[in-house]
Amino acid sequence: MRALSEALIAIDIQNDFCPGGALAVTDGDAIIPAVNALMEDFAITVLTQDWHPANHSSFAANHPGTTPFSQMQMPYGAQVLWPAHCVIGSHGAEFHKGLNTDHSDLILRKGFNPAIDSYSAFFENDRQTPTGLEGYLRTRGVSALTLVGLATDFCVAYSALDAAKLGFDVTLRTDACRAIDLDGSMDQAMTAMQAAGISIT
Ligand code: VGL
Ligand code: ZN
Repeated sequence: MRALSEALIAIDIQNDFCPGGALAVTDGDAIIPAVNALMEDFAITVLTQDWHPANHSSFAANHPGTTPFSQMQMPYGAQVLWPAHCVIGSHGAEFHKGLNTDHSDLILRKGFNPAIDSYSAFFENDRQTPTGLEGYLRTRGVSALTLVGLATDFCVAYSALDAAKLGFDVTLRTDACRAIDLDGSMDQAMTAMQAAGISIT
């Protein structure tokens, strides 16, 4: 068992990011056995859940004339418009049934404000509105984080980069992540994570 200074953060392992889901990541469900095994090894584990109201501003359907995977300028910066996904209360928003959620200490929901997306588990996409996760981890004495989940190049990368910026010692387990890879987003995310001193294994 790992030390109490280490936490596992498993990002968005939900039906909509798995094969058959509204924003399916190729082989997204293939990471589940590895994530379940890691959860047994960590004393502190956090799961996140992408959690959007139906009127969320990141959904292309809420901006007539736009198409999914295009970009739109928001008050807080550029935002990719997505197919509607992880709608609060829907089957797509539930954790994949293969994920053993019994081991998690905290389930953190993010993206519930209709006006702003939240890729990162630490800050909304304005990069300054906190989710509270930093305080939770620090008050429990956590200083090192291992990140896994979906999708490597969006929610996992944003979370890893914010964690590194906040001063956590961050490890990304690529065997327990899968990417969307939209217009080179995976290369960009990997380059940024390497530059931030994140240990990628
Ligand atoms: C995610 C796009 C939109 C993710 C969430 O979990 O990576 N990507 N919402
Ligand atoms: Zn989302």
